[in-house]
Amino acid sequence: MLGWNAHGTELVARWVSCPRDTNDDGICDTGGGKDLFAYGESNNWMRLYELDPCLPWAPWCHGDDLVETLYFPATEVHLRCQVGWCNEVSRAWQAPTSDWVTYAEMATVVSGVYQDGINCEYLRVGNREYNCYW
Ligand SMILES: [Ca+2]
Repeated sequence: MLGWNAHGTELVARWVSCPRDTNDDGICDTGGGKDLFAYGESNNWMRLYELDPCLPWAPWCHGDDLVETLYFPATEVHLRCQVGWCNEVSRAWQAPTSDWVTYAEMATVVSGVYQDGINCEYLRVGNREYNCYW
């Protein structure tokens, strides 16, 4: 199929420090997404199959055949994060590094949202700097 398709979405979690207000204005200015600068993946590949529907009158059919595996270079995306979220950033389309019969390119798009944890709730008890908005 020719065109743009999303084949592979990954949900990742990264530990960050708790949001904190360092200048006493009530707004968090460090921690959360501000701890993150880049995201990378080094093992990028895509396996392509020929789709062969097996019909009941064709018992010799053994299903989808592997055409090839395409390997892509490592990717690194520089993030643009605030305390509470990371704006969507992307890296340009990349061609496979391996020889190919078929052809596909890959791109990396990253965005994120800070999710608060119980450890940060504990820090807020009695610590004014952790009671801030983001
Ligand atoms: Ca602040």
